[in-house]
Amino acid sequence: MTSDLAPELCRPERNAGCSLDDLTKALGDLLEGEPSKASGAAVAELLRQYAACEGSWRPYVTFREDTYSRNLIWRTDKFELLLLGWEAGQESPIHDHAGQQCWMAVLEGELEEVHFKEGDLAPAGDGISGLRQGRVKAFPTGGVAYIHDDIALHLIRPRAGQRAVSLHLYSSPIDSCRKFCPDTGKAEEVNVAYHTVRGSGCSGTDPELIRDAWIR
Ligand code: CSS
Ligand code: FE2
Repeated sequence: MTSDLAPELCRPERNAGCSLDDLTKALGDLLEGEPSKASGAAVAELLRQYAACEGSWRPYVTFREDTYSRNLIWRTDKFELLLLGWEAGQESPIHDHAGQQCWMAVLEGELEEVHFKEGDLAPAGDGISGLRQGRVKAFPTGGVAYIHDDIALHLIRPRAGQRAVSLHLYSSPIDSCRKFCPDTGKAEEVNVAYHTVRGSGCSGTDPELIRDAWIR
């Protein structure tokens, strides 16, 4: 598919020797086969190994005042690799993952994950009706989390007062998901967007154009 997008927003050639590119190649080998050879443990191990390396991700992460940032690293029809930059005090909404698998590796700082279940079992007075809060778990630098809609909804936030950076792998890519009002539990379908693509700003660019430019 051709596109009128600026070249820097389109999928680049893979560059052997760069460890982020090595990671996308290894993930592609696992996730793009028919049928997929991916075992969750193998994917998590790749992410764990990458998180233990030096920070080849640093040129691609951004931080924003208005929200955590979503920075696209690689995308195919089978998976999507994103760097998220979390300023102190930011948090994701409570959300689902559109039926897809989500792995999250912490590259810097510490992230906290709070599970929620849909339902009306909230004890009175906890401020969350329609959603039941589950466990809270901290993931230190190098930790890898996994979530799927069959497990729980969740929210993610950095440790109080600190910045954090995480690497997210979605299989398949997620273009919209449901976010949940913490007070009422009401769900709303929202489109997700990127703030940068391989380090180039793209806020305001139609995500559909970027997706098309990455289809090969
Ligand atoms: N799913 C959220 C991040 S928390 S896993 C997102 O992609 O923006
Ligand atoms: Fe998530």
